[in-house]
Amino acid sequence: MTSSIECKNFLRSLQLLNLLIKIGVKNLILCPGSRSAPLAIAAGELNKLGLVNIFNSIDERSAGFHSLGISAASGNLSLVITTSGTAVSNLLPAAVEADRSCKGIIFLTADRPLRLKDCGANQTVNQEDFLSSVCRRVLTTNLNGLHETQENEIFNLVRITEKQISTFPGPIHLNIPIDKPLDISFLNKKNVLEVFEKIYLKKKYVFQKVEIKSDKNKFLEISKSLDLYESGIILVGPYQGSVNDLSSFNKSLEQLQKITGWPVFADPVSGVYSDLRGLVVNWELVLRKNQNHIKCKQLLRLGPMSSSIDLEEFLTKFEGIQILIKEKNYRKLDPIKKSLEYDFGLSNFTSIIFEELSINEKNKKSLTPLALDLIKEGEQIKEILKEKITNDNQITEYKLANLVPKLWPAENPIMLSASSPIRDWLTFSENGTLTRNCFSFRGASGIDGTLSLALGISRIKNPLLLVTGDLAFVHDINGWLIENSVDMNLTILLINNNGGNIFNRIYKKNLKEDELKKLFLMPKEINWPKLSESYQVHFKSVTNFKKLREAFDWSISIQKSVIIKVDIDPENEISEKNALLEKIIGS
Ligand SMILES: Cc1ncc(C[n+]2csc(CCOP(=O)(O)OP(=O)(O)O)c2C)c(N)n1
Repeated sequence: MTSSIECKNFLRSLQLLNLLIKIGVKNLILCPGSRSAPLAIAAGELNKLGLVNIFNSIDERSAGFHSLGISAASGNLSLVITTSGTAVSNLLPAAVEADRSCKGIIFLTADRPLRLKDCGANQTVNQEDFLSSVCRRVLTTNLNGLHETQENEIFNLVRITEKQISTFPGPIHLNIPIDKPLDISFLNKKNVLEVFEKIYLKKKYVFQKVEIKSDKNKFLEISKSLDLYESGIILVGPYQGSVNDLSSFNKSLEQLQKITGWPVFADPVSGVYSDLRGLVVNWELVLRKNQNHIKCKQLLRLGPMSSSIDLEEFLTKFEGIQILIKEKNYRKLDPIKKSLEYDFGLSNFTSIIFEELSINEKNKKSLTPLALDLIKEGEQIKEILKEKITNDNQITEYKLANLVPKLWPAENPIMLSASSPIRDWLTFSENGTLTRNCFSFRGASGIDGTLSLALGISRIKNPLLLVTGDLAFVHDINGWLIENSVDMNLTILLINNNGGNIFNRIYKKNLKEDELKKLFLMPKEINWPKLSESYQVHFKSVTNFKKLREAFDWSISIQKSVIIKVDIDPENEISEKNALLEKIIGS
């Protein structure tokens, strides 16, 4: 009864999705198409059974980023289903970011069967190659069609996927050739569902737990150069692990700080908890001011390097030992090329320290003299910033970086887009992001998925504040085409500086204004209220910080997507900021 191609396509789709749900998929983004029909119909049935959430997106590029946002915020695998052809190529930008930021995401793409490949058949391309340069795995079901794929082959694909995700998370591409008929009659669907529910739904599948073996020899080699009784600094870059491991990461960091007394420089998206002892506020400015006077023997670097020229300079000139610890990321992560890299994560590193170096984890060491000096320097800069940046000031970008973390409730999450926001926040946010989850997609630093990513995060963690430049926002305006995105509890702080202001900072000196605009800034004449209206999104424009605070209260209260626009005068921004920095560095 279930042996026809029609029924087999549907049954195998149910089995595949069911197994993916069993390994952790909770949310699925469905893109439109016919070749993927059996997968879509199966997803619909599993959704009715309450096993998975489905959101649709007509734009595959947005779907990829949306799914990535969900993965990052939930720590769970997420899934995108697309049809064949260019639909698959639109997944590449999100796959690139998922690869670099080590987030688990599965792309299920429907394809034509082998007999229709390479012969000019409609919408038939070499899509199995499209994502191969960035996906951890590219797998396929039977090339003749899903109906010819056996149950154990499906289990095997999912087992490989699970193993990959638990060892080195990232994007996985499952390409699924499907033969016609793609639709299924009501009666056949009912029959197949009965079989599926009776035999497969409750079936126990055992996925072997993968144990990641750390390399003790590597640890011993690295730890030879480490002297925990001497002075050092802990630098925490953007966090790349799973949000689900964040508390154990912080616990280990706390233990390390406790037994060393070292100061800590934390990136705005480091995931470090704000109550950690030893945190240095304004550390980038402290570095800028004291670059050549900070002396210690060793640096413990966690994760990738923060995007800071001052930090890069400091690390390049640093003459002592640098140890770099990575979270489930096995590639090289040190552009300075001066560190010893340890692949097995901070929790593992810390527990081996206690085992191997006979250090008593209960011994608390006072803050080192270097830590006390750096903390004091940071506090002095804080005083200057407090004096200069007040709620009465005209809005500028660096002031936003300083005041927004104080105006947006301390426990509410924030996402920072690539370009100026993340850089300004690194310099001026005074660890204000550390009281909450803060996201930024620094893996490939694209501006192409900003809105879709934020919408994905806000499905899981909200009310979310997205801080974005005008180009990054409008680049991904198709995010609004994702199902019920307008109803997400997302506040967008739109920093309108008329184009890519970051280039103003770099190329203004040597180009005429019109050249600068045409070649770099690329300002857009957008009617923002009308744009918001056409997507039925609430909109407000504010001109001072008092109004901004009120606008935040308003947007949190309505619990829907809201755009709050602030206009920035780039000229004023540069001159004010330079004057402030001169005061800080010269003080
Ligand atoms: C997909 C992609 N294309 C181009 C770039 C290069 N880029 C970096 S920043 C930037 C400008 C962003 O402008 P906006 O979002 O308005 O932020 P602002 O620079 O004004 O802070 C561009 C185009 C990129 N990072 N990603």
